[in-house]
Amino acid sequence: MAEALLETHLSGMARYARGKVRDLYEVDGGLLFIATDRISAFDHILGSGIPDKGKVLTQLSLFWFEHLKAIVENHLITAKVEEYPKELQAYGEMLRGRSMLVKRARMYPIECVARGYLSGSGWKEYQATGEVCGNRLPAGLKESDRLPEPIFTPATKIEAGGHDINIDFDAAVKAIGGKAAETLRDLTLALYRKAAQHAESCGLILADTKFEFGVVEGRVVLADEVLTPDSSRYWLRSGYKPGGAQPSFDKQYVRDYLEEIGWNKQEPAPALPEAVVARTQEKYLEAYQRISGRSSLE
Ligand code: PZK
Repeated sequence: MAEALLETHLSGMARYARGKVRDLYEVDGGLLFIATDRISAFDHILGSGIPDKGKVLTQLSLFWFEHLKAIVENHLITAKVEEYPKELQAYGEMLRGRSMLVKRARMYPIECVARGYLSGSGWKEYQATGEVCGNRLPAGLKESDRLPEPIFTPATKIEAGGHDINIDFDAAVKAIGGKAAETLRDLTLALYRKAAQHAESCGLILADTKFEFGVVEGRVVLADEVLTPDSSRYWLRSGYKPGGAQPSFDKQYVRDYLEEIGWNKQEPAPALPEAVVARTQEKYLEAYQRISGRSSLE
C-alpha cells in the first residue's frame, strides 16, 4: 500500500490557510490547494491517514467543477502540474493528482449548505423547533427523511476547532447583503439539485453539501473543494432507511472502530488498524468510481 501523505512542506512558500485536511499556499498567480490524506472523525484528525484520500477528493472536486460549470464559474486555473509556476515543479511528485492552482478570491464569510434530507444539525434543529435555519418544515418528519424541497441552510464559519453555527436567511443578509445572499442561495440550490440528480444516477443519495463562494474580478465563483465526502453527506441508495441515522458512505468503518475501542473523543486521537485503513481507502475509491465513472485515479 502507498503511504499516506499527512503533511505538506513547500519550502520558501507562505501557507495561506491550513484546514483539518487541506493546505492552501500562496503562489505566483494564485493559490495552491493541496488535499492531504488526513482524515477526521468526531471532530478530530486521526493518527492515521488514508492513502490516496487526497487524490480522490481532488479528482472528485475536478469532476464536479466540470459537471457544474454551466451553473456557475469556479476558481480552478489548472490541476496540471506541468502548468504550475516553475517554483512548484520540484514538488511535482507530491502535488500530482492531489492539488489545484486556483484563483485568489474574496471569500464570502458564510458556508452555503443545501439539504435535501434531514440529518445532522438539521435533524437536531428540526426536533427542537420544527424549522431548519428559518425553513419551516412539515410536522412528523423522521431522521434522514427526504425533504419536500431542498433547503438553503447557511452557517457562519468558525475558525479552528469549533462547529459552524447555523443561521437563518436574514442573518445571511446581514452578513453579506441581500443581493449576494439571494445569489448564493439560488446558486447553492441549483448546484445541489444538479449534483443530487447525478449522485442518484450513481446509486448514491446526496443528503446535503456545503459550498463556499468568493468574488474574482467582480464575478461570483464557486471556490474550495466541491461535493467531496468531506464536504457532503453521501449515503448508499440501496439500504436507505429513514427513521434513524444512515451509515456514512466513506467513514463508517472508521466510526465503528472508534466506537468499538471506546475512545473518549479527546486528544490524542487513535491510529487506525491496517484493515480499517484498507477498507476505508476502498470506500473512497468506490465513491470516486461511482461518481466519475472512471475506474482508477490517473
Ligand atoms: C480560501 N479557504 C478555506 C481553509 C483550505 C481551505 N480561491 C480562494 N481564494 C481565497 N481564499 C480561499 C480560496 C479558496 N478556496 C479558502 N480559506 C480561504 C480553506 C483551510 C484550508 F485548503
